[in-house]
This record gives sequence, C-alpha cells and structure tokens, in this order.
Amino acid sequence: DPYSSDPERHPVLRVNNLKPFNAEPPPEILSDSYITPSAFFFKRNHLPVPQVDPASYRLHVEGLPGGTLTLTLEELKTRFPKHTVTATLQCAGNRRSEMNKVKLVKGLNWGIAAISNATWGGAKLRDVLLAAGYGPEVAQWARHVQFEGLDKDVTGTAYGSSIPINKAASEEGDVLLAYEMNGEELPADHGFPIRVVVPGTVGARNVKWLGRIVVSAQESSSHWQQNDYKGFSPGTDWDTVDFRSAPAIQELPVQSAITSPQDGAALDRSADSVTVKGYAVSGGGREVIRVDVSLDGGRTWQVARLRSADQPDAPDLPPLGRAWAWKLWEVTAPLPPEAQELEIVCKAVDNSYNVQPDTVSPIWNLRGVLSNAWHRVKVKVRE
Ligand code: MTE
Ligand code: MO
Repeated sequence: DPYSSDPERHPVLRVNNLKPFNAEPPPEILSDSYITPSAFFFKRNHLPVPQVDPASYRLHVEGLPGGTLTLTLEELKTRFPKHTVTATLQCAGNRRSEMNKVKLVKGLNWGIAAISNATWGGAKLRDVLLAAGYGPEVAQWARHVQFEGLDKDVTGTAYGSSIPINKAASEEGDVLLAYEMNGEELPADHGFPIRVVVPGTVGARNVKWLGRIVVSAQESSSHWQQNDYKGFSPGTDWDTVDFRSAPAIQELPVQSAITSPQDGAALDRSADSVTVKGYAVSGGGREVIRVDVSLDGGRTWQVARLRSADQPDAPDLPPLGRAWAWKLWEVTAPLPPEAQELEIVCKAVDNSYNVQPDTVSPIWNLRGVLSNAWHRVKVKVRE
C-alpha cells in the first residue's frame, strides 16, 4: 500500500477521500481563528505523501543560462533572506458540492471548507531565481516557471504545474519557497520540506514536496496544468470539451461563504437575534472591501463587519494589490418577527468591484471548479 506511510491526521477533519487523502475541516472551525491551525488546514493530495529525508533533499533549479542550480535545504534556509507571508489557499474545487446539486460534475465533493489561511515562512522564489541566473536576458524568452513535486504515481509521473514568470519573478508577487507553516516546520501533508506558496493563485499551483523548478517558454506539460483545473461553459460536456481551448486557472475570482450558522440549523426565537459568520477572499491580491448579508434570500441586505481590525494576526493594511489573506466577517441582526425559516445569503465585493454571481447554474462547468455563487444556508426558527 503506497499510502501506508501517510502521516496521521486530526479526527475532526471531514474526509472526502482516504487514498489519496483529501479532507476539509468543519466550517465553523474556519471562522474560529484568522490563522487556520495546520492540523485543521484542508488537505488536498493527488498521490501518496512522499517521505523526504531532509538531509539528502535537493532542490533543482533548471532552464537558466548558468546551468542547474542545486540547493540543499540548509542552503535554502541560510543563503536567502527569510520572508513570511500570510496567504489563503483555496482549492479550485472548493464548494463543488453546490455544482453537483445543479448537475453532476467530476471531482471530489468539497463543501465550503477547501480553503484555509496560514502564515508561511521561506525564501522568496525571486531571490532563488536571481541566484540561479535569472535576469533581463532570460526575461526576453522566459514565460513560465514550472514546478514538480516529489510525489509520483505508479508510472513515475510527478505532480506538477506552472505559473507565469511575471508572478514568479516579481518583488510584489510574494511567491515563497516555504519551509515553515504557522511558525513551525512544514507538516508532511503540506509539503515537507519545501512547498511553493503562490499568494492569490489557485491551490493547484502551490506545489508541495517541491523537487524541481524549471524556467521555460512553455507552461508545465503536466496533466494538472493542461487537462484539469480549467473553466468551461455550462454548455460544454465531456464529449465536446477541448482542454486546449481554455487557459489554466491562476488567479481565483471573488469568493465568500457562511461558516455559521450551518444549513439546516435551528435558531431559537427567544434569542431575538442571529449572528452570521463567514470568510471572504479574492484572487490576484485584490482586497475584499465589503460583504453583504441577507436573511431573506437576497431581498434585503446589510453590510457585515470585516473582522480584520480585531484579529491580532492579521497583517497591517496590505499594500494595494497584495491582499493575499482572507477576511473573516460577521454580522448580528434581529430575527425577522414572523419568519419560521430564514434563507441566509452572503456575497463579497473586491476592490475591482468584482462580485459573485447570484446562482450556480450560469457558472456550472463539467469539472465543478470556480464555484463562487452567493452562498445560501436555510435555517429554521424555533418558537
Ligand atoms: N502539490 C503536490 N506535489 N501534489 C499535490 O497533490 N495538490 C495541489 C496543491 N499542491 C498537490 C500539490 C492542490 S490541487 C491543492 S488545492 C493544494 O496543493 C492543497 O494544499 P494543502 O493540502 O496544503 O491544503
Ligand atoms: Mo486543488
């Protein structure tokens, strides 16, 4: 069993698939803390967790004129300044289960918690690329930076993906070769000893157990870059889909969801009010500027309080275009007097005034990715 050496996991996680291991925390845990404790951070593995010996670990940086730069773990930690970045990671398939309700899609049936927030520590990819010979000459032809994991399938094919060179090499891109998560060594499930953290970019590009970096004129040729993690029209089905016709997902659209109360919960009339909590985040460093909440299915709205100010771990006001971390929000509102059932809805707005679509059908796609419609939960009011 190639999965027999997988690490132990926290029993509270909701397992979507055991081998490979895929799990998300109960949603209310997400809004309990701005930084998601690593044990509760969602886990998305395509393959068995590789066992990497830190002493013999090597990172290969290829494709640059000087030839391959090979670094030990120790060199990565000592030759380059350490940076920390608080960034939210979200799987492209987060909230896929809502698409499944419209029409069946292919993929793990994620709820709303295939998303988490952590503080990552490591070397900047930019610094490592510069040390390996990246410069204006290379910028003439280089377009992508490819990443390859040390996790392999039975045929020996490794997990891989790529990001645009502009993101990888820019000072403001904040892309890390992370060896720390939440102040500790990276856990096995999250990529020990090194993972790429690409803030503002879909989870799939944040390659774990990183073995190889290749600077190239081409995108990664891996299955996960070419034939997966792409969006399509609701009218496209498996007979007509042409994966070459759509770009690989990089930056994610604006997203929000209600973590509490949960669908099907019962509220007491005697409580008079209801507190609604959730998360909101956008892609590409765009900052969430507002979250609207409705208790009546979207007829009337109020503005939620963004909790960033009272979060000790929240970074200072992020520089424009570098809002990498989610915002937790909450709103307490009086219970509508007559209502026996509430349909609570949330939607977020980012600083480009991007908004979420109101329903799932128009954004449905066969792979169930980019599921970011208004989030709706129905709760009963008990007299
Ligand atoms: N990297 C490797 N090497 N292997 C993987 O299976 N899964 C990707 C990405 N990086 C994956 C990987 C996907 S699809 C996601 S959403 C994130 O890792 C999940 O990261 P996490 O498990 O730390 O939450
Ligand atoms: Mo993912």
